[in-house]
Amino acid sequence: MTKRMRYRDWKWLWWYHFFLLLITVNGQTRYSIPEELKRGSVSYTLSKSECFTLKMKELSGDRYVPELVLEKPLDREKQSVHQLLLTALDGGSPVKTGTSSIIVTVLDNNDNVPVFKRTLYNISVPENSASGSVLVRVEATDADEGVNAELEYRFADSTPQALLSILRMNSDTGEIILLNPLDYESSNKIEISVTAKDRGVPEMEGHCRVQIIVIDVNDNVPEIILTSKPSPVREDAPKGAVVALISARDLDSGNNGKVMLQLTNESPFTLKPSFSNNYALITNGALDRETNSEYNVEITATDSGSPSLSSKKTICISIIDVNDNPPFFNQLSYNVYLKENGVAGSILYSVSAKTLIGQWVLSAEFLNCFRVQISAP
Ligand SMILES: [Ca+2]
Ligand SMILES: [Ca+2]
Ligand SMILES: [Ca+2]
Ligand SMILES: [Ca+2]
Repeated sequence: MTKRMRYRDWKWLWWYHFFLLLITVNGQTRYSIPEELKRGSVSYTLSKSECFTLKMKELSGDRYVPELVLEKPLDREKQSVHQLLLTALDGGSPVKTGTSSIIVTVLDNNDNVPVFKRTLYNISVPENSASGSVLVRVEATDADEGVNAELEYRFADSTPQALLSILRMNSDTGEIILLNPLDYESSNKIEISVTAKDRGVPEMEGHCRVQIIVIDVNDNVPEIILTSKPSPVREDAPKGAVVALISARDLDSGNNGKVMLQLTNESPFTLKPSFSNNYALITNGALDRETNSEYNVEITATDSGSPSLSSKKTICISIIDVNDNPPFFNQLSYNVYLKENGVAGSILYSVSAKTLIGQWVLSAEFLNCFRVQISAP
């Protein structure tokens, strides 16, 4: 066999090997080298391989062919190409050899599940995040190749419709996009399952979970609630008398929901804090109905958010009159000069007394010789 002939034969054999590689018989992939040989004329050795061995197959007429036999399953993901060297040795002296390189390319099978980089994605997002913003990007890899590793991301089939109206998945990139505003006050945590599915046959899928913690933003104005209607107050009410019960409410959390009430203007009233966000509006100074018969008390509620929000409420308080002003005469004393022998019943002198609000108040004291006649002013 000339060197040229050997080369041609080996070249042909290489292609033959290539096409026969995936023929599986009894669980073994066999690879036949078709040149029929007389026993002892040529022997073969194969370079060391974990997966392949060489066996001589007996044909009829004392003829043999070398077979490349697969000894253990191939795994493309561990080794996609096996480079073997087949050596043929003749029986001469000295021994002559010829070699052929056998390259075995392992075709992919969809035997790998997509695997997410993290099984749980934990993210925090402020509730005022803009619609259209990307909240998180989940990412999975698939050890296969081609369509067996092409991934499509989806929310799990069991995802509630309410969540699907808030979040959208970009099936190609794995980006989770905010569709509609979040609301911390309605839901401060969102949990959603995500699937990555390859396009192999049969398809395989991997899973992960995404937990979105919604961060509170100060988006609720504090409210002032009258727990009890303000009752009219006597003008002689002592300091500390309760006029109304007031509470404050803010739907936000933490400092965003921490409310402080205070009176905006000077008045003879003050707010006394009681238990959590409850206040009593009490008197804090002397009242005088004759000076002020009604007070419009403005209360401001301010939360501790940043920036803080506030609201106002005006409460009208009526002052009840108390008889705290004695009537007074125009003069402290009156000197009346009378002639003796006056006619009984004749008017001698007119005096008047009135209160601070101008009401006439008359009283009479009878003496031996005089009486007071009351007449309209
Ligand atoms: Ca594979
Ligand atoms: Ca796969
Ligand atoms: Ca909020
Ligand atoms: Ca608030």
